Amino acid sequence: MAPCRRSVDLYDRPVARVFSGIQPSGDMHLGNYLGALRQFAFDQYDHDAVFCIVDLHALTVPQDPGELRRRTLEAARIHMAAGLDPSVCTLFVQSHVHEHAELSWLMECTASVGELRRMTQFKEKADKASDQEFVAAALFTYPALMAADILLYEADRVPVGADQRQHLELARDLALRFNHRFGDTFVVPTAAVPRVGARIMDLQRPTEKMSKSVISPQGTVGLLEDAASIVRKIRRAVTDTEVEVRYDPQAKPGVSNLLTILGATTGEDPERLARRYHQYGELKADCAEAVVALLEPIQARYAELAADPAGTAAVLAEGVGKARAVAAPVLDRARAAVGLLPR
Ligand code: ATP
Ligand code: LTN
Repeated sequence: MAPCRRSVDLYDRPVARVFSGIQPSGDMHLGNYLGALRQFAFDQYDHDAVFCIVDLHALTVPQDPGELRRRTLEAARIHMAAGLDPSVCTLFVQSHVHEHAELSWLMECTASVGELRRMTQFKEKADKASDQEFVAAALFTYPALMAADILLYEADRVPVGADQRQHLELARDLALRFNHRFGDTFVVPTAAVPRVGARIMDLQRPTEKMSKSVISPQGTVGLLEDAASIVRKIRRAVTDTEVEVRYDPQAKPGVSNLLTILGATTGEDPERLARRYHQYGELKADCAEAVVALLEPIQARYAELAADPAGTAAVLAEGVGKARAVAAPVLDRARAAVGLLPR
């Protein structure tokens, strides 16, 4: 089977590929932007860049069908509003490329129950569910689908927030195990986690990460939220009863989170930033101002894109074709390697 073709640079060197995915499981928030999306926009210019709205992953927890459709389109527009240029990168919806579900099965056959059981995201979500609550089997096998997403595109680099590090390690282990058993088939990927902003915490419960699917309206800053509401939430963010501004995520999670948000937004080091502040109020005011300024252009671009639904549909339709051109030969190679007959 011929290896997949990659773009080459002016010197005929192959260009590294970047791949990442975001679930349309709720309203996109500041953590998604600072931890993941912002890196996507940087990476697209010097990589073969492929980004995916992972709707199949969102189905691991109950979704209203109409809402899922709306959010999938919204997520695509947010990717573009955050700077992704579909003429430079590939943007598509996971379920449009059936190769993901197929390779996911081969990954489920490569992963062990023990290693899936050790995934903290599964443990946390399953533990949180009450005895009567439905926990889908797919919540357990979810990292196998994620590994399939990555391996199908022969990604070298996978930009993600800190919460996905463990899943990335598993994807690496599965690639290595498969290659060892069946011969070189997959590229072994590496996680790219930002130094500042990889784990933005909930403003009301600063020991928990800001999350789409956890209901915490006062603790979450939506990417499309209006300025007044963002300012109000940051002003009311939970801190502590001391007065000292210090970066210490263990002892002072609320204040440290505000320093992280301000640092990630302005490109400064949170510890160094702390020395500049003597009152929580000042820190909150500057943090709110910086976040509003960061989101303003994204929101303006989003409004333009939302006014042209056919434009979004066209981008996603083009994305499927570009994605399948890479994914289909890789899946064929994996199928052949394990001994499935050609079709
Ligand atoms: P859910 O609550 O449904 O799991 P989520 O908010 O965790 O959703 P995902 O779609 O799972 O969002 O993640 C998309 C990307 O955003 C991933 O790379 C993830 O690591 C990153 N991310 C998610 N939450 C945060 C956060 N609080 N801080 C930094 N990065 C984050
Ligand atoms: N599991 C990830 C979303 C995700 C992803 C991927 C990220 C699915 N497939 C492939 C990077 C690469 C999450 O919950 N944030």
